Amino acid sequence: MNRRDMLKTGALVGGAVALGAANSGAAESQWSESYAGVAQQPALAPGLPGKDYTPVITPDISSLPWKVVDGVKVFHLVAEEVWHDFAPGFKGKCWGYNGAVHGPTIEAVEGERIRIYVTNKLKAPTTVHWHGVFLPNGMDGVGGLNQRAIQPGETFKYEWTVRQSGTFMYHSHHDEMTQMAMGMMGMMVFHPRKPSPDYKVDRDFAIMLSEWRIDPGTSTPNPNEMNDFNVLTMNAKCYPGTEPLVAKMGDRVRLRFGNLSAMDHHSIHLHGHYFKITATNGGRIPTAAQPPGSTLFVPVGDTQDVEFIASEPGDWAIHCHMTHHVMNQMGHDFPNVVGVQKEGFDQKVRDLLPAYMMMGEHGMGEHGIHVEAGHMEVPKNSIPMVGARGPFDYITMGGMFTILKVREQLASYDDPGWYKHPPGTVADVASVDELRRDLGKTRPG
Ligand SMILES: [Cu+2]
Repeated sequence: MNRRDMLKTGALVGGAVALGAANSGAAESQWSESYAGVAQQPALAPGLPGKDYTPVITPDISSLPWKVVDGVKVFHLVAEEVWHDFAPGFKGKCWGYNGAVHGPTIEAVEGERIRIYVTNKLKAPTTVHWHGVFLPNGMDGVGGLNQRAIQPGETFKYEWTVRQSGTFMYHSHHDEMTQMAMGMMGMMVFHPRKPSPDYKVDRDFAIMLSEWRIDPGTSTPNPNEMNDFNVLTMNAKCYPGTEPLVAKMGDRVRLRFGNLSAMDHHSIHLHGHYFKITATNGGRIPTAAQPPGSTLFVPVGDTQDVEFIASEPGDWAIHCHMTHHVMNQMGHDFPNVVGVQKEGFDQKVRDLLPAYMMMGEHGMGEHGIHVEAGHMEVPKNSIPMVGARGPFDYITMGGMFTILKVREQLASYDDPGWYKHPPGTVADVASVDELRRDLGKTRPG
């Protein structure tokens, strides 16, 4: 079924009404509630999943567990060194939280009181800043300014009443350049206490965008890098390590992106669909002002939410459109050899420089294929610069790339495998008859 058929059957129309027109004044009233000093009011009862909110999905990362103690929702973050899998065959010696990189997503509900213990198991002091969050100044986590740093072995306590809803982040705010480059960040989602009708979605995904410098053959991220990042990640995974996003036809889908890359903004493009930009780190955008798009600009230090109806079946790419951000461990200091024959040259250089990987005569797409075929080796603890084997051919993208899988029928939201295309809907080699009929050619090519 294509988009036009769906319009005819009303499947998309129903969804579009929910997405576009159903917004009452509820979102606006949340704004005034948020700004009207809820801090002065007594906290509300802790919100419960399934009753007060639908939990978000953070692909490749989980949500932080909590328990309620005397009406307060209590969380515990543990800052520690973590061996992290960026993709099969490629590990990093990173810093994260609770055994994960990035840290687990913290979910809470507007109006409730939360208490977050932070235990520092690193060898370095640290703090945690709650990014975009309204809270008492002494809970803001800027080392030296709002608190003293948490020393190794200490546990600090942060506590406040949640006064807003939306997509937020947390990250170290002590020696930021080092600690964020090592992975110390996570997503935070505060659900509205009284959601507007258009807030509810079927699939609610949170994705942190970040970047790293890990030279081929090494495993510790290099915090000194300022320009040439070579590992670009969604939830700390680079393709083909990223878990796909799965949706059923007609599902309302929200994607919440946060960007805590050191130096780069990202331009996230969704194939096959358009979305509406529904929120920034400053809260929900009133419905009438939500711009449509298919590419989302996510600046460093911001969050952006988009929402759309999964209306087109298939396997659709979602990726940063900056072409160097969909490469893995690429070095940028080798010569341009597109169109140059260079037989034997690679091996000669690699005898001297074992970590050397060179661009191919026909570009970079050859790289993954040569590695796959065993014609070429990548250095220890590294992966091909591009992609993985797809259903038709080699996918020549890596890094900040994942796949939205939309299906008409789904038994569960587990990865359904590759899309089975209806006959006649895949681009393929043109027949001689077609060439003759349409292009007046008697031979292919
Ligand atoms: Cu990018």
